[in-house]
Amino acid sequence: MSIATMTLFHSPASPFVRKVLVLLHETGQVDRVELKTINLTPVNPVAELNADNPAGKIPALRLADGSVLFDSRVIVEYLDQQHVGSPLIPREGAARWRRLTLAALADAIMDAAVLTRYETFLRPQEKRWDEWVEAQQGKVRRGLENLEREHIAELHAVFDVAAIGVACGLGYLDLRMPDFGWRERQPKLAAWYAEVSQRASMVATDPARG
Ligand code: 99T
Repeated sequence: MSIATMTLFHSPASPFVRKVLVLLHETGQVDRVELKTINLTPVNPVAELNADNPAGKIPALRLADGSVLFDSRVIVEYLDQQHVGSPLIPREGAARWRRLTLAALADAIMDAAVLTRYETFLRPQEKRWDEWVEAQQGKVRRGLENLEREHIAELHAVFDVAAIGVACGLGYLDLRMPDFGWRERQPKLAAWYAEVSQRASMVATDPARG
């Protein structure tokens, strides 16, 4: 019998959804959530989702009382307060702001990669704006350079909200921008990613598995 009391609006390709799923796996809560798969793009919205999240974005999490949480940052923080193990977001002190800022960098990489995807895949060919795509990819490139230069030791230290975000962002680059070539430019990040990709939580949520 299912013990799910929450519903996660979900798509296997979304790195933001994957962050939530990885956290659920890492904290032993995966059975508490039922997945509702949503196929959407900005120009192909889903009415049921819009009713719950006016931004029309996933992830959104419907709780047992019917209320809905979004976006991924809020959902991850909520779920991290629902288990008894070590928190994956430090509750206070300098570590909290440091790890949340690193997680925000991961989100920024994902945002720019998703916007690149929409511009290059969704927008009609004749309306595409190469300079804008290049600018979004510049954000991804600078983010990865910064991770390689300054944050490798922090990533190795603990698989928490920050590391989960970076791992899901890199997974998304491999899915949607396979020719981006980040591994040659960021070999330390690539080695770290190869290691964390073997975690059960990452394997179970790998979008390449469908
Ligand atoms: O923008 C839209 O209307 C629909 N897009 C989304 O719902 C994307 C799916 S990734 N989600 C977000 O952008 C969420 C961002 C938010 N700040 C959060 O939750 O953290 C789909 C990528 C793909 O299909 O390639």
